[in-house]
Amino acid sequence: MILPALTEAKSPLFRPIKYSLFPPLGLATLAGYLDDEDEVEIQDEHVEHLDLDDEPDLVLIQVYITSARRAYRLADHYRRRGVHVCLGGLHVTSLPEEAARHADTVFLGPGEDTWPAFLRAYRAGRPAPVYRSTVRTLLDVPPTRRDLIKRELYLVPNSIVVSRGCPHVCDFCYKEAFFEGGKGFYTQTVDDALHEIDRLPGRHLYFLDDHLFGNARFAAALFDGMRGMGRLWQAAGTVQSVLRPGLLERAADSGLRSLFVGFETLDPRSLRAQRKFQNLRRDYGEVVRRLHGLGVMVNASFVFGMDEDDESVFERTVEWAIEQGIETATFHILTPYPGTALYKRMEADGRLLHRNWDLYDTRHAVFRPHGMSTDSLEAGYRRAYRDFYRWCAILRGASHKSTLRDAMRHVAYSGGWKKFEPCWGAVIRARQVFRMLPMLERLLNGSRTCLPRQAKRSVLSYPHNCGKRHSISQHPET
Ligand code: B12
Ligand code: SF4
Repeated sequence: MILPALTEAKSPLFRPIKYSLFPPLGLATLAGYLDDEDEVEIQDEHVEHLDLDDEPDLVLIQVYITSARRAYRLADHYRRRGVHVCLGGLHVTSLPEEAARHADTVFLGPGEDTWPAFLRAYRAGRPAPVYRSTVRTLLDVPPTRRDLIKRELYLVPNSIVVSRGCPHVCDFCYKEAFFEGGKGFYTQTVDDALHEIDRLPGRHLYFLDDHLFGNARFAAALFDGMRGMGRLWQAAGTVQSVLRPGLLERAADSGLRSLFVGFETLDPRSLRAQRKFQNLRRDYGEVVRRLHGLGVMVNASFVFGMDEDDESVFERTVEWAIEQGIETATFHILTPYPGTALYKRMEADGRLLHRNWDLYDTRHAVFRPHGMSTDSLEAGYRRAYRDFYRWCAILRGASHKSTLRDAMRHVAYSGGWKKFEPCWGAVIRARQVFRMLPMLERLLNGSRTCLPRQAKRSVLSYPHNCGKRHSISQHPET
């Protein structure tokens, strides 16, 4: 099972830390469907050299848009050796005909229904060329094969997803295209999610769910169940969910310490045009204040290049983010992924500049913008990163914190990600990245205690910091 990397992630000179953050969770999920006697290995090109001289019966490759070219080269290599090649993932779902030229079997959509169906057919000698997912459920999925993950190669080995998709329909998002033909948002049962969390060693978790708060009832029960587990966690949620009374407090109580929030734009016209209705008429400042009030750091996501943007958008957005005391920001150039409503619109209007998928990486302008040139868009995007992560901007952002400790946490966290990239590179090359996790945990925790304020009754028993296992109902109140 292979997760190919885009070129940048393999550079021997400069390796952004983001490529050593998360293990290939999708592949480890699919490996759970194999039989005990099947031999399997997961290779993640972001963190290791691929062994291409092996002779497997079956090769499975996960294809993202930016790694599609590499994925196809690998697929061709194995097919020349007579190996049955399966391609799946987001890009294959968007463009199955393109992928099919390099595969024996392609898979559209999530793999929980199609992959086991393929395995049965393959073992019977009758694999089909195309499998399209229609049954969407996370009930009775086998445990993720975390034993196949080389934990020491990642800063955040404990990534986890307990839901799939999202209840919203933003035009630029991959979600509607990927989940076409079935449910677009569904969750595990709360008990299954808690069991999966329980299996993860250590304290830190990163939920990769598109919108962990998307089903308020599920999220509330999950957070209540996690209270008392002594976890520190990070996740993604919407502006709307942060403002919903009660839910965020429960999340913070159960260990939430940093949230990725899709603000995307400060312009309501753009929100409407992109059908990001859930952000309309929301007080963005209040979102940040609520998070900070609960000790939760903010990773704010912004998109540049929408039709309403002109060249002033970069400075306005960066200035707003700094003034709010936002700790980290992720900027993107609007990117029309094939299959999305945005792509169809751009294609119909003849605005796509090319179909070189390598450059569909949210760092390049791949379409003709309205309010500026493509060069200005790319330059403004780079300037936004530079301006937001200047030391003086970091210190100004930190000065909005109410306590010295929070200000110091801001400086250390924000500076740690962006100001020390060369150090991260050295740590990654020395294969010591996992040693940095305790530092990340300390930063995330800041001035807050990671122990629960109140014990909850539960039938499950959870690992405590000290390594012993305690039932939650026996947990001391702190
Ligand atoms: C974690 C993550 C990353 C991590 C690591 C990825 C990893 N280790 O898998 C990092 C930080 C490296 C990353 C980087 C980037 N990412 Co990213 N990332 C994600 C994120 C948040 C979660 C992925 C995940 O683990 N999902 C959970 C698992 C369980 O699901 P899954 O991986 O999709 O696998 C399932 C199915 O896809 C399917 N499946 C997958 N492969 C196969 C193969 C076969 C044969 C079969 C049968 C089934 C199958 O079965 C699995 C089980 O259902 C997604 C958002 C999302 N929700 O997917 C974005 C996302 C995948 N990233 C995206 C992008 C654009 C990028 C970047 C270009 C961003 C950038 N500007 O740098 C880079 C480059 C990625 C690359 N290497 O080419 C886009 C992809 C768009 C696209 N059409 O491909 C997404 C969807 C975000 C978004 N909303 O736009 N990313
Ligand atoms: S809220 Fe986020 S995950 Fe959901 S559809 Fe919009 S962009 Fe995609």
